[in-house]
Amino acid sequence: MPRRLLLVNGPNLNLLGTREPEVYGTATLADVERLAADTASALGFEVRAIQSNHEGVLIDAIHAAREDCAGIVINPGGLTHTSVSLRDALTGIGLPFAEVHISDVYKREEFRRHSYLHDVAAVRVIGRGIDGYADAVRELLAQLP
Ligand code: CA2
Repeated sequence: MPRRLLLVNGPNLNLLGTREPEVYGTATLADVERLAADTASALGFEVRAIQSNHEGVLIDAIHAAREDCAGIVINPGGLTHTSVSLRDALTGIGLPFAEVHISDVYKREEFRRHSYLHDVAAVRVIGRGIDGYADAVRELLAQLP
């Protein structure tokens, strides 16, 4: 089994730390990627990180992970609530994955309550800020054989 995780951040998460600090905090995407890499490294894994605002780019990266990753940590951004295709990509490759949301989607608008990934994610971490990425890495790695 490859000792590598794919970290995926979806649309608009490149804006982390620049706007809406009351919802998403002040950490940047670079901070998130460093936190995930440091957490995985302490457990003997490395992280390949991708962020894209384009659904197809995310799907291609998920497909590629099948070749050299043991699992995926993903914050799909708004695609959480809309994308059957992202769900199909994740279930199609068969790797275990953790779904992360920085904010508590259950305490926001009604439309954020539905996730197309909720029943297929091995781990769900919601509303723990960016520390949720570290928790997701640890909880996902704990489930690997
Ligand atoms: O809480 C989360 O992590 C979300 O996945 C973030 C998505 C949102 O659509 C989901 O409902 C919950 C949005 C990401 C946008 O990130 C921004 C960060 C800073 C400034 C503006 C947007």
